[in-house]
Amino acid sequence: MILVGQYDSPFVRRVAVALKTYGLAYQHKPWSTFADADKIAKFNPLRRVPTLVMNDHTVFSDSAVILAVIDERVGPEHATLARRGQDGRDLLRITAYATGAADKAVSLVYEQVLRHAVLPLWVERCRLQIAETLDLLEAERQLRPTTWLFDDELSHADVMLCAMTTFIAEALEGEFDWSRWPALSAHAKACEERAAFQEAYQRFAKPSEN
Ligand SMILES: N[C@@H](CCC(=O)N[C@@H](CS)C(=O)NCC(=O)O)C(=O)O
Repeated sequence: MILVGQYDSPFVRRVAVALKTYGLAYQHKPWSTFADADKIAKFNPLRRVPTLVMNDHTVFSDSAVILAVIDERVGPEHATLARRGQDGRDLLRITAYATGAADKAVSLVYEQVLRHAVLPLWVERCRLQIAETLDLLEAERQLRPTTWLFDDELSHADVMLCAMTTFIAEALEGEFDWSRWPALSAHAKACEERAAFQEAYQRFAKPSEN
C-alpha cells in the first residue's frame, strides 16, 4: 500500500495513525499537493491527499472512505478505532464536526496564502465556523469522563479531534485563543504523546513553502 500526502495534513495524519494502530505496512510518499501535484495526478486526478494506492492498484481518495476500506480490511475484531451502535453514530457525528472544522481551516489557509488580498467576509465566516464548531467539540469532550471519547481505547473520532486541533493550532497560529477550549487542548496533548501520532507528524508549513 502507498499513502500519498504529508503528515501536516490532518486528513493524511488520521489515516496514517489508523494504519500504524492496525499494524498495516505502507510506503509513504510525502508529496505536497502544490509542489508535487503532477506526481499525485498520476494516481488521483483530484490531486488531493490523502490518496491510498492499494496493492492491486485500486486508488482511494478521501480520508473517511479510506478508513472505511481499512476497517473492512482488518475486520471487525481488529478495527479497534471503529465503534458500533450509539457510539458508532456519535463517532461519525463528532468526526464530521472535526473534519468540517479542519476543512474550514484549510480554506482559510488557502485564502491567506493563495490570494493577493483576502476577502474579509470569507475570512470572518471561516473563523466563526471554526470557533463555534470548536465550542461544540469542547462540550462533547467535557461531557465524557472516560480516557478517550467512548471508553479507554482510542477511536477514529479521538484521532481526528487531535489531528484537527494540532493542525488548526499550527496552521492558524495566533488566530485563536486556545484557553477557550481546554478539554480539546488536553485531548490533543494526550494523543501527541503516543508513538503513532509522533511517527505521523510533520509541522505545518504553508503550501508555498513545501
Ligand atoms: N475530505 C477530504 C479533505 C482532504 C483535503 O482537504 N486535503 C487537502 C490537504 S489538507 C488537499 O488535498 N488540498 C489540495 C486541494 O484540495 O486541491 C478528506 O477527508 O480526505
